[in-house]
Amino acid sequence: MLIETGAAFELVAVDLEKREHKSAAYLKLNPSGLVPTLVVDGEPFTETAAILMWLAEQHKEAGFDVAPGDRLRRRYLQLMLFLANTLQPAYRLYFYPAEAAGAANEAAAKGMACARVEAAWTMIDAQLADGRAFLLGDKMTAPDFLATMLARWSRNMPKPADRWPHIGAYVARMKMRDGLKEVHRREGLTEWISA
Ligand SMILES: N[C@@H](CCC(=O)N[C@@H](CS)C(=O)NCC(=O)O)C(=O)O
Repeated sequence: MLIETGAAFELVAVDLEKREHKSAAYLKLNPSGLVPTLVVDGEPFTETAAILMWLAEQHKEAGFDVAPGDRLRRRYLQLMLFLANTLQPAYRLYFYPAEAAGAANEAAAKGMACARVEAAWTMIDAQLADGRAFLLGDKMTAPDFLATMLARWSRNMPKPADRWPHIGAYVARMKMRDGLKEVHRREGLTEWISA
């Protein structure tokens, strides 16, 4: 979103393997110890969905916002909350099953999480079934950024999101965008984008 809106920003890499997100300095910015954090005018701002909606609002000219009064507003809010509240936490459970279920129940929790992730993608695939280019129609909006990130997260799961027919076409379209290519380049990510 930052790249696509042309906003001026500085990227500071946080190395999760080195657990930099749990360092005292990072925890001061984001007490949850999670990425991302956007520092705006010296103040930390967290929660991916909130950051996306705020950036879309700040850069209306980019066209990613769906403002109050717009006929798509309800769908926009519904979708953002569905992605952030239902799909994203199911991934958390999949990647960190012991966190919620304890080490002894890891396998069962992971299986449940996988089913939840897949059920969510089935719902999203149905929304795309009418041939729309983006989640809310012909225009790319904030939820498309979140959905694309979450689709990428499934790349090594038993059924990656792009195996659903309509999501497959959607993801292929998103992968052609310069912004997505650029974020991979800047963050040194090679997996998924070229697949
Ligand atoms: N609710 C947060 C969740 C962020 C989140 O789950 N971040 C992951 C991205 S990999 C993370 O920081 N994981 C590292 C960890 O949990 O140690 C948001 O939407 O920003």
